[in-house]
Amino acid sequence: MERYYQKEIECASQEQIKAWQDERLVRQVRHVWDKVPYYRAKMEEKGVTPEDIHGRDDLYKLPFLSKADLRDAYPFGLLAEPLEKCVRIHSTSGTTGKRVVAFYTKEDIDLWNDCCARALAAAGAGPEDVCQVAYGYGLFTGGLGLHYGVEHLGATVIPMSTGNTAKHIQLMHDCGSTALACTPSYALYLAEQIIKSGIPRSEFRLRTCILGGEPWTENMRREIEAKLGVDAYNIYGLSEIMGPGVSYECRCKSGSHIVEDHFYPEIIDSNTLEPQPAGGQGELVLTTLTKEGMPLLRYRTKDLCSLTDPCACGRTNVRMSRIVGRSDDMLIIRGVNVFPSQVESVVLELPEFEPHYQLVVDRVNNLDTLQVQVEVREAFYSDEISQMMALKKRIADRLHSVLGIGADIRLMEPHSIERSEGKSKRVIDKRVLK
Ligand code: DLL
Repeated sequence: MERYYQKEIECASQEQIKAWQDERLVRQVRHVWDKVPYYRAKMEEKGVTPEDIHGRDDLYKLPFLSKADLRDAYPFGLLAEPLEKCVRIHSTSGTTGKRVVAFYTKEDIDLWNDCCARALAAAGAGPEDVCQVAYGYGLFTGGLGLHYGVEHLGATVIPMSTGNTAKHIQLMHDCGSTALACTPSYALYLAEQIIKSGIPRSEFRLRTCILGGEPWTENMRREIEAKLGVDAYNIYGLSEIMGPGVSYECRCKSGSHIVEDHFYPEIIDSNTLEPQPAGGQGELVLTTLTKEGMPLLRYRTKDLCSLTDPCACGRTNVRMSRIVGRSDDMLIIRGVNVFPSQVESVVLELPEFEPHYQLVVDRVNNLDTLQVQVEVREAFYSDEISQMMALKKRIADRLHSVLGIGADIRLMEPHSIERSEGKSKRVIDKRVLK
């Protein structure tokens, strides 16, 4: 049976959705023009004013935004409401050392709760469910986003956060969790640990999973479903726009419905920035239609996907395909966004190292691993173990604080990392998503 959280919105007619989008866009553009000098300047540069925007068909006239703008405007430059009207801040990594911050008013949080509740209901969850949230709690949007979505739905949440798999298994077993929200790779890891624990599957009540935060595949879905005995659904989102719940899968499991009454999607060619023909693959660009705290117009997500029309579940909101790649070099390692440029900024900051480094990413037992190989400068290279250990700790600590995840550091002899004639190969990603 298909379940909905806000059926009247999710299954509204296409005309109704368009009418909402047109009206909300006009209001949102005015809001941004009045309150965000940074974006107003961009509009002025393009010679466009709010009077030029009558609806979504005029969207193309507006300038794009990207992570670089968020960095330039850091921290308050894109804030459209006074800070005292905001009730929460989340953050994610930026393209260099600087982080990206997102602001939410009370209304923004309410709308986010609705989005996550819609996603949970589309995955078959309802008030009778006990949902274990195993996304990270804190600055990452996964934990708190799904947490409040579960409460909003009226279901019971177990706020586990990440780590401590034994505790996860124990509570899942003892409290009879029926739903699980986490990254797909953690779901697979957990599945294998449950099998290893020897507790029979019949003693678990888990039946649905809401998985996202990183790319995954149909094969991974099949494996998770078989090993955990569940239905597994995709959920997509990004901190800049809101967090999880920008789009979500329904029972049909064939693409994720975009919450079109709050987010307007476009697909562009990343090079020409022109719109792709209907159904074509390209970069997803999102415009928030109702956000107050940090509204973003034409935000380039750098995520590559395509859009398809409504599906058999009755929802009329457009579906997006799985993310097939990125148009930049962002990596997602254990659910954390990592840019090679962040590693570079640390290496350049420390005088003991040459600016030659390589990231080796792999997936061992369904968990991502990151190794950073970095060359030590001749003058600092030593045979003395204690000296090298101290150096290793120095860069490991600094990297941990910048990236937000630990890395296995390999100190390399001077000149040992292969030099390249053209673009240097900074990343070796051995993960093959089958
Ligand atoms: O990952 C929000 C989220 C949390 C979504 C939990 C779903 C579940 P960020 O840390 O800002 O936010 O990372 C956003 O992660 O631009 C995509 O590249 C990637 N991503 C998120 N969900 C998916 C997904 C959260 N379902 C970036 N499939 C996005 C593929 C995803 N990639």
